[in-house]
Parts: sequence; C-alpha cells; structure tokens
Amino acid sequence: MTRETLADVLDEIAQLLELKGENPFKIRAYRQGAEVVRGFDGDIVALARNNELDGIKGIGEALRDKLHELAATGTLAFHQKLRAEFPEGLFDLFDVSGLGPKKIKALWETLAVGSIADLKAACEADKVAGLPGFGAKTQSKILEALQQRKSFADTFRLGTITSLVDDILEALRDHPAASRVAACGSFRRAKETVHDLDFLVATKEPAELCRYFTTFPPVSSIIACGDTKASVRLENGLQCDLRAVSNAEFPFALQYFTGSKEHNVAIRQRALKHGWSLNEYGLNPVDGAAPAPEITDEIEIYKALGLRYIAPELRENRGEIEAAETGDLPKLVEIENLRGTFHSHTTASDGADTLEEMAEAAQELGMQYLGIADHSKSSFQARGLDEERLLAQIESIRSLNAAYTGFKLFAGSEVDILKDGSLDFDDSILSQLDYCVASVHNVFTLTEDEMTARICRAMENEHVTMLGHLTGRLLLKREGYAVNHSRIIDCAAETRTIIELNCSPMRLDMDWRWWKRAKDKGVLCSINPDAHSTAQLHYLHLGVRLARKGWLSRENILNTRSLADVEQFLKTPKSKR
Ligand code: DGT
Ligand code: CA
Ligand code: CA
Ligand code: ZN
Repeated sequence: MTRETLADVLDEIAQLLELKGENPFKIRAYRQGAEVVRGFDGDIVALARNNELDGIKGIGEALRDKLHELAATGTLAFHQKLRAEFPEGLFDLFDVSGLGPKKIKALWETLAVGSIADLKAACEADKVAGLPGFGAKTQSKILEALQQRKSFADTFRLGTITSLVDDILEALRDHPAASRVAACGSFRRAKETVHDLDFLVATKEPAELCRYFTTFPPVSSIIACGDTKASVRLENGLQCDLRAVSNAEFPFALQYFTGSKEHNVAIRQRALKHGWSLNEYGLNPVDGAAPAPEITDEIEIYKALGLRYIAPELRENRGEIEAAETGDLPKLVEIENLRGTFHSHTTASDGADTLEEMAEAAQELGMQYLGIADHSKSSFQARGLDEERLLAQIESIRSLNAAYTGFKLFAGSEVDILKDGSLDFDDSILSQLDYCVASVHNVFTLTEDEMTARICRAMENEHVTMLGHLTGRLLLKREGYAVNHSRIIDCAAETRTIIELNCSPMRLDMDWRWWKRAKDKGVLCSINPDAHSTAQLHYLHLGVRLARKGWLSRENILNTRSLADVEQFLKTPKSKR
C-alpha cells in the first residue's frame, strides 16, 4: 500500500459518487481527503494502518475509518461495492478531455457507454451529438480527444509520480545490500512527463536486489528479472527499470542513465577528444592514451572532461555543455530560496480551504507572504467573485494582515482576460488590489495572432502584475491554445509584466523550454502553485524543479525576494520596475 494508492482510491470514490449524482459536500470531502493524504508531512500509510489518523485536518471520522480499512487490509469494501455498480472501463472516460461526471453519467445512462471503445463507437455512429447538452461540435471534440489520448497512453506526469518514486527509493535503500540508490532518466532531469522510470542501485548482490525490486507493493507484473537488471509494471501502468551495478560503476551508470541521450552523445564525443571512451561502466583510455583520473562520483566525470558540474535538469544538450566549459552555467534556484508565493485560491471561488486556512498553511511553510488570487466573475463555473465580493475579500485580507507579524497576505485576483483582451474588472477595481494575475480561461479557439494580441493587450494594462498559465495546456489532456511565445515574451519585457511558472502538475506552464529566452530578455518569473487547497502549496517543489530546468536563478524570480522587497516592487509603477 502506498500513499498514492490511498489518495487514488479516495479520488475514485469521489468520482463514483459524482456518477451517482450524490451530495457535493460528501464528494468534496473525499477529494479533500485525497489532497491531505498526498500532501501529508509524515508516514500517512503507517498512521492509517495503525488507526492513528485522529485529529488530522481534512480527515473526518468516516474517512479515517475507510483509510484504516484500506491500509490495513489492502481493500475497502465501500469502494468495491461502489465500483461494482459501474463497468470497469467507465473510469477511463474521466481522462477524456471535455468529459466530466455529468456527461459521463448521461452517456452511461442513455447510451450504455461504459468504455472508451463504446464511446468511440457511439460518436462514430453519430449517436452522441443528439444527447441533450452535447451537440455535433462536442461529438467531434470527443473524437479528437480520443485520438490524442491514444498518443498519451504510456506517458505520466512528473508531479503525479514523485511520491511513488520516493517510496521506491526508500524501499531500495532499506535493503542491507544496497549502498547507493538513485532515480535516473527523464525523472531525474525533471521532464514534465516521463515514459518510464529508471532506478539504479550500487550493490555487491545485484541478482538479489533485482529479485527484491520485483516484490515491491505497487508492482502488478514482472516484465523481466535477470542478474543485473529487472523491469516491472506498476498497478498504474508505469514501467520501472532497475540496474544493479558495482559501487565503482555507479557514477558512470548514474551519468549514463540520467541522459538525455542527446546530452550523452555530446559528452561521449568530448571524452573521445581526451582519448577516453565513456560508457555506463567507466571512462577508459583508447589506443594507448593516458588513463583517466580516478572517479568516485558523478561530479568527477564532468571535472575529468574539463567541465563544471551540470545539474541533471539541464542535461538536454541545449547549450549546457558549452556553458559548463566557459563557466557560464547559472546558479540554479533552490526551494529554500522562495520567500512566499502568489496565485492561490480560497473557498471564495473554487478552492477547498478558507482564506485563514491558506494563510496559516503558508506561515507553517515558513513563507513571509501569500498572494490570494480567486477567480473573477466571468469564470462563473469556478464561482468567480464579482466586484462586491472581491472588495469584501480585500477588506478581510486587510483586517487579517493587521493581526499578523512577519507575514502578509497580498490581495489579488486571477482576472479573466476576455476575448478582446480587456479584463473582467475595471481599472477602478484593479487599482485597489495589491497585485493581479491575468489569465485566459475561455474562447481557446482564436488564431495564434488573435490570441497573442489578446494576451498582449492584457499585459499592457498597468494593473496586470503577471500573466497566468500562458498556454492553458493540461498535460496529457489538452494541448495549449495557439499562441506566439516569443512575441508574448517580448511584450512581457516591454510592459514589465511578470510571467508565471504555474506549478500545478497538470500545467507546468510556461513551458521550461522558453524560460532561458525570457530571462535573457529580462522578464521576471513568479513560481506560483495555483493552489486550490493548503496541500497544493507543496506544488512549489515541483515548480522549482521546472524553473531549474528553465535555467532560472534566484534573481530571475520575484518570489525569492523578501516581503519588504516585494512590497516595494508592487508599489512601484510597472514602467519603473
Ligand atoms: P523517457 O522516455 O521519459 O523514459 O526518457 P528517458 O530519458 O528516461 O529515456 P530512457 O528511459 O529510454 O533511457 C534512460 C537514459 O538512458 C536516457 O536518458 C539516456 C540513456 N540511454 C538510453 N538509450 C540510450 C542510447 O541509445 N544512447 C545513449 N547515449 N544513451 C541512452
Ligand atoms: Ca525513463
Ligand atoms: Ca528506461
Ligand atoms: Zn487559472
């Protein structure tokens, strides 16, 4: 039993209850419970197993008992019973972009659509368009989404597998014959999505470690198990490979299996120029060249090749090797550098926790400030605030602030950018805020030129501090809308508008590939969790990894600054920032 399984079961119960049309409060309690489990600071699985969950906020009695049953026995009768009411394949429909519980319920009840295959057949037979609330456009969008889903079938989001990786590393470390362990591959490089996980262990008993690896709880099937490598598939479909090597080989294997392939090819060529051949086992002289220096860790491989250490996040062969040679690698931002953050939601719009609870959680994390940014009125499905409610929230924030010492809430709004690039609130309202995030939440189908102009117009507003989730993408679910990144970056530089790095695991938007360009143009980044609950403030860890992947240093990021500096910054007119 892993933390991820506990949380997934709660989420699935919420989905099942939605399908049944149950009470929204009950549904929310399960969703919230899943969040608490994911973000809990401690061994929640052990606590659940020992029935020690009392007093944890967000976990009531009913949830406590269910988590206990699940952790102690591996299954939950309540869950099994709910599940049995629907066909297995129905759950896959939740992964189809544009389909929510209401639509899925309608498809199931009227057309008996109980799987992806059923859905495809029903669309192709033109049966879906006629359902109330669907229409021909929805039907063709569903077909499109099904096509996309196929290409995402063996891919996973970085943010949703992190705790799984931690659990596997810990289990490996637990083996007495394991001396060093690591997760390599795209995971270590902080790619936003990964295809499989690559684990590495240094040991004197490689065959035993391979066998041990195949016995881990989340393993559902063994693909291969040999003397030095093993491959398994987990319950969630993710493939995990293990290599067991000697302690002497470990640094070379770590470097090799971290990749990227492109980085490795360039590094190997560099080694050849020194007369050495580099592979996953060592660095060896060819044709009578002088031997390479002794190497005990990864840093020394780079040093032997005349390079500064290259952080795994940068190993994409996008200029990092040249920079490592000339000493121009940036000092990358670290989680400890963050002093606060912006863009979080509360129960006033679609968040799960109140203003006070969000503030308290931020203080517990050691933050000096938290920016609130609930939705604006056009985002009615997210219960966006109108002028009156926003002004009332500003009041609440001011009075809370009066009681804090060394901490401040910034009153903001995630204001919708309307179709023509104007904003959902007038300047007279926006000017009363401490800051403002402007985001696109509807009309995604404009041309690239139109969308770019729309966003640029919003950035030209004096009150727009930062641009939210630049492309609107939802990883593995929905492509971003068409937008010209370089023109947005230029416009951000001209208007002194910050671009957000939205660190929701679904988004990670703006994409890491654009940050170096933005930074070179002098555009500031803000690492924002887009938190819809206190637990989601932890998304900042993921955001920092992606910021590093985008070559960002502390100086490039607004929320590494102290409270006093940020207050000063926000008071200064945009043109002088
Ligand atoms: P993915 O697709 O998300 O699993 O991405 P990676 O980078 O984890 O790729 P994977 O699992 O196929 O291989 C892990 C690393 O092993 C890769 O980043 C570099 C190294 N590697 C694999 N195949 C080759 C190869 O043919 N040549 C070189 N130089 N390195 C390789
Ligand atoms: Ca991999
Ligand atoms: Ca692999
Ligand atoms: Zn948003």
